[in-house]
Amino acid sequence: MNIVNARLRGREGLYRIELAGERIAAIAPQQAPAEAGPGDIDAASNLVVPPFVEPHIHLDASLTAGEPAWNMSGTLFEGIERWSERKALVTFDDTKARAKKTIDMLVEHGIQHVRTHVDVTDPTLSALKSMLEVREETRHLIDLQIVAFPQEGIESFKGGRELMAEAIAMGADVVGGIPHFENTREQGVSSIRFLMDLAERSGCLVDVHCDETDDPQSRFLEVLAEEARVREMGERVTASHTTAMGSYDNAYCSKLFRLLKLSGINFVSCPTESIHLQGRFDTYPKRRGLTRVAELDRAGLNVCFGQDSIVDPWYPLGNGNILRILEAGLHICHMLGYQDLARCLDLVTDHSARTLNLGEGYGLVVGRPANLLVLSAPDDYELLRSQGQARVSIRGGKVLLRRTPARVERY
Ligand code: 17E
Ligand code: FE2
Repeated sequence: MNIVNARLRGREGLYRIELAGERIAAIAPQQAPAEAGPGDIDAASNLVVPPFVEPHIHLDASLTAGEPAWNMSGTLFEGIERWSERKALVTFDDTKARAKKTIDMLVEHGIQHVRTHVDVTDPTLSALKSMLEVREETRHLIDLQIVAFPQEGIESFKGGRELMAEAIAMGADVVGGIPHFENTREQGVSSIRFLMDLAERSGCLVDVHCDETDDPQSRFLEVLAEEARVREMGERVTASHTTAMGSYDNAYCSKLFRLLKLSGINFVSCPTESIHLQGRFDTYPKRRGLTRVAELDRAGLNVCFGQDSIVDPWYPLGNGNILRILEAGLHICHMLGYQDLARCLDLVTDHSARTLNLGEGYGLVVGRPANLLVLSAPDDYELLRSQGQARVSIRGGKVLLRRTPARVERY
């Protein structure tokens, strides 16, 4: 199969992309617009990009909002409490059905790589067992990374350390953490040492829910970054949320950023989630409750956007569309300048792929997997402005979906 009349990000002109089996076989400039041959796809001068990436979601909790009760305060902490009630009702089958339904939503929006945090603070580990099967059963749709995520703490939850180790032994890909939720600062610090040891021993990646609070005293990011720096693991480590950084003063941040750069760790911001959950203890002025996305990006650090939730105790909306998150995030983070608009898809493609350590499994490069999207606009800026979409999603050289644009009749 070939894709003709494709635009590529950061390059002039039109391109022809040849797929052979499950790989990209050639990418060649066209001298002029071309006719699509039988079985070919005409990109019609629109962008062709590698698939969108969802770097941070909780598939085990998705589609549970209101069960058994709604989060009325809109805080992270009530979310954790409501989830704890729902968690008591979790079954293997229930998790699988909701996760698969949510994965379908992601796939419909062009996502083919997903990192999901699975709550392992449950002695039965039912959700994890279920998600390990989902990872295999959905390989034709997505590549799924599973984070062993200790929602109620590694040190503060009974048997937390053992559950984390067991989850990794069972086949989770990534070691998680939640230091700001541990009962004491010391426990937060020791939880990070524990999880970094576990990752180093097992060879797993790391993705920590880190400082997801407006409390400027929550400073576990420096501990995580330093552990990553000393162990030379930065590229394999991600700090998710880091919303407290939005409340750190500039004097502390100027010191912190030096360490962050030395560590080389990755960052995920979930802008719709954080604008909803944070700022809840403020009246006015009211904080946005997001990490310093633009500043991290300007400093050359790797930062990307994730959805976090779809209809769960923390966030009642969501439909799988990562471009909605991108649009919200760029607004909230003061990133609607031309330079940011012109390359905004980095935040949901290449930067996220780097966070997930996808390496040569990702990208429009000859020899790599034939996974790609044909979008509805010719460049990043116009895709965002027009609230564009993935028109075609191809995985392993086969068409996964085609979307027909809505037709408007005017009289
Ligand atoms: N759990 C958590 O600690 N934080 C979140 N944002 C979600 C789950 C969705
Ligand atoms: Fe999260």
